[in-house]
Amino acid sequence: MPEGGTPEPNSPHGIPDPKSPHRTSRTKLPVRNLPNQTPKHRTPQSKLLNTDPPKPNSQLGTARNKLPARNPANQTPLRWSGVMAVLGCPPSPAASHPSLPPSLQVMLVGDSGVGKTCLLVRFKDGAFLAGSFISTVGIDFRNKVLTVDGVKVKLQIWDTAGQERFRSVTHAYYRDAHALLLLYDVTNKASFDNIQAWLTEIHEYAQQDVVLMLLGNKVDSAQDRVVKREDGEKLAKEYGVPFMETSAKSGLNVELAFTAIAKELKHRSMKLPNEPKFKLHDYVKKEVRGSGCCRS
Ligand SMILES: Nc1nc2c(ncn2[C@@H]2O[C@H](COP(=O)(O)OP(=O)(O)O)[C@@H](O)[C@H]2O)c(=O)[nH]1
Ligand SMILES: [Mg+2]
Repeated sequence: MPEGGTPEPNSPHGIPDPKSPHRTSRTKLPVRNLPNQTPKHRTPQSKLLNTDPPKPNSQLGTARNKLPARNPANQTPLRWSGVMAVLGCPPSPAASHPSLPPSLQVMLVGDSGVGKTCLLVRFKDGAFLAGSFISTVGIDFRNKVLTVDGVKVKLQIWDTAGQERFRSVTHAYYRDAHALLLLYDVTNKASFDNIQAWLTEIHEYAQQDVVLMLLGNKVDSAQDRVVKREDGEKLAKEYGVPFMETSAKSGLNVELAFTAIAKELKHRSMKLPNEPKFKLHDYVKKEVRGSGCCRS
């Protein structure tokens, strides 16, 4: 993966449990040396959520250079729809509804430098951190509570380091993620070209029914754009994932991306008997159109 972003230095050993009550929302999760650790060795989300874990594809390596060449003809497209196992979660006293988990884990993934940290900071604090002083070490998280259809939904957003040397750390967290926001940078073609490899990795490590959305970030940099919106749309369609373009700098669609994810997770968790099925694709299309976004 290219390393065009902020520095992501090495860190001490030991990963505390991200759900530990002792951790604060800004606590760093230091890197642990996990040469052989795969999601198999962690408490699988499937145990908590009553789903079968996805079967790892032994033919697919974890390193970028082991990923197979793209060949849509013999590849099964990744489909992320379906009923998620959040339905099977134990009731939470902290939640405002008995079937909603206390927090929903949303993970930001994508190449280093695409703007994952900035997107999170924009969403959480409404600010843009220009320059390169933000550093993501392995994995970091922040909490934010959204009100979705009158229900409070607590998102725990994990910000990952896109660099190869932190890969074993991020692999270990995929299994517990309810949703993934996969980012590329519209001004960086390589970050777009790597999306397929990220999808392969997600397919290998994340829950089968994880909610996934593709985001083309930095659309404010119109003069530097090298990836057309249509290309992002086409790729997203190919893999059956919702797509939107965002800007952590201007704030375009940032709230929308997280709200859409929260809505989908909330609807999966606590669908009322006569409530129409929430369709994430339709919602995103409608809202993006409504925002007047991204015609290039
Ligand atoms: N113009 C522009 N720059 C951005 C945007 N998001 C992030 N950046 C810049 O891109 C660089 C990498 O951002 P960062 O969030 O650290 O990327 P990460 O490695 O994916 O976490 C920083 O210099 C940011 O200021 C955006 O939406 N627009
Ligand atoms: Mg970062």
